[in-house]
Amino acid sequence: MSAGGASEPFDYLLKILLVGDSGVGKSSLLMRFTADQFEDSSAPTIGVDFRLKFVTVSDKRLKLTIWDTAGQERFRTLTSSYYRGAQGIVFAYDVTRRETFESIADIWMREVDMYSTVDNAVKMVVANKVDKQTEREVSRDEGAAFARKHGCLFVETSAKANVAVGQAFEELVRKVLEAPGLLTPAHSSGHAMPLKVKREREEPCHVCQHYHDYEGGEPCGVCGHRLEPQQAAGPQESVYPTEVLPGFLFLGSYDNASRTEVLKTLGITHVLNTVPACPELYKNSFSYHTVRATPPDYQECFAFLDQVEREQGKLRVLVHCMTGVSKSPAVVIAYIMKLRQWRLSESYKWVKDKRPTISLSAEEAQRLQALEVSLLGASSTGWQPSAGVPAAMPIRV
Ligand SMILES: Nc1nc2c(ncn2[C@@H]2O[C@H](COP(=O)(O)OP(=O)(O)OP(=O)(O)O)[C@@H](O)[C@H]2O)c(=O)[nH]1
Ligand SMILES: [Mg+2]
Repeated sequence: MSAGGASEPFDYLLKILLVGDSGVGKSSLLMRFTADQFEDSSAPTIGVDFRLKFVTVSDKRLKLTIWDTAGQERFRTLTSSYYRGAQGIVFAYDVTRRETFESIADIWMREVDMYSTVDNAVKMVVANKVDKQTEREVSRDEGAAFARKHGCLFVETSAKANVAVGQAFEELVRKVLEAPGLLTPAHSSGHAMPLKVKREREEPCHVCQHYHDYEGGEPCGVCGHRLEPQQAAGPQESVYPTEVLPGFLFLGSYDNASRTEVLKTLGITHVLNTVPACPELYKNSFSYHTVRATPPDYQECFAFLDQVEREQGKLRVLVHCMTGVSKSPAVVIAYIMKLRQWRLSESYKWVKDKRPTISLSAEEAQRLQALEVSLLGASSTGWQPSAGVPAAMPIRV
C-alpha cells in the first residue's frame, strides 16, 4: 500500500470505523497508520474524530476516511451518524485486558448490528498491544477463533512497536474492494467518484464529495456533515469559521470548533480556545492552547498565535469561544493590531466586515482600547484609561 499527497484524485472513497473499549489503543492505531507517530500518554477521545489518508491498494486510488470513536460512554454522542455508511469496521481490544475482549461481543458487535447501514460491511477484530507479551490475558488462538466465529478478519498489532498496523488496514481495505456492491462503478466525471449514483436534488457533500440531499439538510452518509437548518429569524449561522487573515487566521464559535471534518478541509492545524471551560475536542488532530483565565490574557494568546504565524503557509489556526461573538473576536482584533500595527478602529472594521455577527462586550472593548494605547500610543477612539468605554466603539451591553 502506498500513500499519496492530500489533494490527489482518487477512485473510491471508503469509510472505516474504529470501535472498542476506552484505552485499547484505537486513536494510537490511527495515529500510527496516518502519521507514523505514537504517544505514550494519548488522551481519551471525546465524541468522534476522523482522519483522512490516501492510499493505493490493488491499483486503486483510495481516499480513506477513518473514524475514531470514544470508547468512554460519557463521551459518546451521535452514535448512529458515525456508523452510517461505514464499509469497514475495526473492533479493537487490548490483549492485556480480557474485559476489553469480552466487550466486543457484549457491546460493540451489538451496536454495529443496531446502527450499521451497510449489510455486508467488512469487519476486522484487532488485538492490540502485543508488545506487552508478559501481561497478555488473551491468546492469539482465542482471539483468532473468536474472529472466525463472527465472520471477521483478525490481526494482532502493536501501535507502540509498529507491528502489523499498516497490514491490518491494508487487509481491511482489500476486502472492501473485493466485496460485491460495497463500491459503485466509476462516476463519469472520472475524478473523485461518489459511492452511489447521483439522485435528483442531490449535491456532493462540501466536505467529502459524497452525493446526498445536501441542500435539503440530509446528513452525509460518509462523513456525517450536514447543512444546518436555517433559522427562521436572525442571521444564518455558518458551519464554517470565518477566514479573517487568508490562509492563516480563522475565527469561530464552539460549534465551528466541534466540526473536525470542516476544520480539516480548511487545513486548520491549531486551535486557540479562549474559554477555559470548553473542552479540547480532538487532541489527536490539532495542536491546542486553552487560555488559563477569563478574560483571556492577550500576551498568552499572542505567544500561541505567533508560533503559527511563523510557519504561515504551512499552519492555520482557529480562534474560538462559545459564540464567536465577543471573546474570540477580541483576541483576533488584538492580534491583528499587534501583527499589522493597525489602529483598533481599522482592525475592528476588518474583522466586523468579515464576520458581521461580532458584538464586543463592554469589558472586551475596554481591554482592546487599553491594548491599543500600550501597543501604538494614543487611542484612535479617543479613549483614555480613566474614561470608560467611548461611544465610538460599538459594543454589546
Ligand atoms: N504498550 C502499548 N501501549 C499502547 C498501544 N496502543 C496504545 N497504547 C497506549 O494505551 C493508551 C490508550 O490509547 P488510546 O489510543 O488513547 O486508546 P483509545 O482506544 O483511543 O481510547 P478512547 O479514546 O478512550 O476510546 C495510551 O496510553 C497509549 O499510549 C500499544 O500497542 N502498546
Ligand atoms: Mg481514542
